[in-house]
Amino acid sequence: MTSQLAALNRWVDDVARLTQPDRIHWCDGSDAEARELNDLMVERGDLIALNETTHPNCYLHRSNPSDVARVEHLTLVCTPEREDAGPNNHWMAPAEAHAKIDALFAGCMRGRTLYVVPYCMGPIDSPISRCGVEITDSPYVVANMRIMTRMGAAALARIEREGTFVKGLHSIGELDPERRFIMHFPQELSIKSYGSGYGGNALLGKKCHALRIASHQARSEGWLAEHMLIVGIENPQGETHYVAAAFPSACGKTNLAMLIPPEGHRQAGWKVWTVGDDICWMTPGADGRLWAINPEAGFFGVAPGTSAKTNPNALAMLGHDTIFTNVGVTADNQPWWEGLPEGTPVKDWQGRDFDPARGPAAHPNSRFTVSAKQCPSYSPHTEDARGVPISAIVFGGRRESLVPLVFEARDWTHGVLVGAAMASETTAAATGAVGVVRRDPMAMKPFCGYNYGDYFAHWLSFDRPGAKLPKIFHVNWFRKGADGKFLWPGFGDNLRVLEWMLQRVAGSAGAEETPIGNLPHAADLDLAGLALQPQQVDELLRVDVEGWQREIGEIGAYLDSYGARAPAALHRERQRIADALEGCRETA
Ligand code: SAT
Ligand code: MN
Repeated sequence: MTSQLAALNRWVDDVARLTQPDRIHWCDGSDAEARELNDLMVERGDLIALNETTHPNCYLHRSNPSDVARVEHLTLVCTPEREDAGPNNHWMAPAEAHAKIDALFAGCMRGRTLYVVPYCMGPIDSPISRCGVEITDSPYVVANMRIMTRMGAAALARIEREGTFVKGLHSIGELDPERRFIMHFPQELSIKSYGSGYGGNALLGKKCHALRIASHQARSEGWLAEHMLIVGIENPQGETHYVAAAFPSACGKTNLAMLIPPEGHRQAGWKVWTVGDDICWMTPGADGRLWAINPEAGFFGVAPGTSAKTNPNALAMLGHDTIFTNVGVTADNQPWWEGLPEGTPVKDWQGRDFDPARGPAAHPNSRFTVSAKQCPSYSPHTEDARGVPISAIVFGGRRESLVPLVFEARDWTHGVLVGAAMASETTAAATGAVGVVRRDPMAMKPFCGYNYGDYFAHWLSFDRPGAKLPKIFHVNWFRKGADGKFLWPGFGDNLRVLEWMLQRVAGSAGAEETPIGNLPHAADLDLAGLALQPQQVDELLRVDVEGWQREIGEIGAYLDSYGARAPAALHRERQRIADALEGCRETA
């Protein structure tokens, strides 16, 4: 036995001694194994089979109602020094954290099966990919990990070859919010999660490994682990350019990753190729460009709002072999959520008779888990070992006011500031108030595994001789007019904005230079076929100088909250914008 497998076996033995399972099952990822697990879960009531005719091989899982979203206040980064986790993370000293959570794990798997889940984040043969092993007592987690990662024998073989893997220990415990922690030990490449069965808390390959632990590794190894979708845009000449875009959870990453071009664009030959919808690992190639892989193999997407109108590709892939979590069901046992134009829910997400007075049928953070290969726009380059080259990076938030539809950063440093200054209204993806504006740099606030000040410096470090970095943009699809309605149609029409970006990358589109960045003139955007009034377009592309002066002041205070760790280059860049805004006001 190799030393790696010996180390893995020792760890499994140690965990079994602590947690006292009745049985241990090593997952091989086979179809037979998946069928057996499904049967077991159906028997136990963990899964409910959905309509076999309309939704073959689809299942519904109902979470404990107190366990339906990420819990940021119980999510800890346990570095030896508190400062290394930074003010952006909840922190506990490693020894104390281990003691606290191991006390919860003690004996917690009695009467249960311990599953050993080897997985690979990224194409199985890619040098950018990284492996991990999750130990869990939840067959629902195993079933989800099988869809979301390359799970099983091939991953185990790579671990045996390779040397390192991330250790993730998970138990649903008692699903008691008072006995719940999601802890990260970046120095030990390990994760311990107790008391939740929900996606981001329990599928440890996803946010815990591919973002929090990976961002930490990426910093020391010179790459980037980001909360970004990856989409390929093919123009009528047949050239495909790849865009990586960061938006906070539940702000439309899945929709953008799978968008259907507007009718006119479709006829002209535009196509969209989906590489990923949530996580992007980027590394500089020998050619100086950033090359990206999607470490995941599936989508864990928000169901409500997904329809043939908003995201036909997503709807098409959800017709078979999908796990639905916390959606409603119709009388004929089809999954149902708010935003679907057809069907009537009879049961809500908790399995109660649906009563609109008690709220929506589907939980606002209800989800589907589905293999990426089921997406009609699945990119044939998703499995490329070297990844895909990134031409543009897009940051975006959900902002009702102030922030224009799109602007381009002047250069990399400005772009990093734009990312660092991102803010967005909160959503149902995490517990807590919804709709409150908070700073969420690069959409990584809940996921950056180390001090944001150091993270900003790491981003800046990519600007070095020979680098051919992507252009950076900021978008806001969520601007509202005085009437409270969205100004921009969004969804497929967002391609019009991506088209301008790619023309900027090619040097073929115009822009107006403003203190906050370069904005398209109305004429630079292809708005043909849209029922937009000229005033709406003006409003979408307007720079409100006084509003931005306030914003840039707040950004200064925000950078100050990282003290000496906030890079001086970002302070200088911010000052430059503040001065330019002041100049604008004086000349106005
Ligand atoms: O629940 S997850 O963390 O997996 C999804 C998300 O919030 O982005
Ligand atoms: Mn996400």
